[in-house]
Amino acid sequence: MTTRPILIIPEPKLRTISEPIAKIDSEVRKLVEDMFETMYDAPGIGLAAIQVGEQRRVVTIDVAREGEDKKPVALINPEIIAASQEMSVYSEGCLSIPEFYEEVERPARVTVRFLDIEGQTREVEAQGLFATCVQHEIDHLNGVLFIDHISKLKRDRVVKKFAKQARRAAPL
Ligand code: GNR
Ligand code: NI
Repeated sequence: MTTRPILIIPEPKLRTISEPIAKIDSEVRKLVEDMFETMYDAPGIGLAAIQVGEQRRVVTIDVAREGEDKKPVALINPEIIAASQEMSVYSEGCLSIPEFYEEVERPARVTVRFLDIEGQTREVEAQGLFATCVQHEIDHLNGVLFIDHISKLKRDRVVKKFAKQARRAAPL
């Protein structure tokens, strides 16, 4: 297994729409493996393929707490097919926006349809941190970041900070 570098804003790829997976072949299975490795190494509770530069609708999640057994879930072509009216607020972070956290309001429960690694269609009802995480990851597949759900003032401030960091790292 191999970790892959995680893209950081303002990388333009993070704003693109990822392509559905037509066939789960060895390349897709290797991508999923590398994504789990990268996610656990970071560490993070979720990862979208675009965060490692692959424009494909693939997500890995593990919301097990420290000390608990691992609960790895890979979702291919995930779709939200229902969402609760009840909302919940979580302090979110993103591996592509390191060390920035802000509260985001999202539906408290969602029903997600996806293909598992075997290519079987599955549906799960997500709640709690898993519901928040799966919505955060599906946003990534559509070029949406959690900072798009916070105030413009806070978003502009964090975008500016990372733009400046990128300029310092690679001037012109
Ligand atoms: O590791 C992560 N933690 C997290 C916390 C609250 C809400 C969402 C997340 S996902 C994030 C990893 C990441 O950037 N996934 O795209
Ligand atoms: Ni993220």
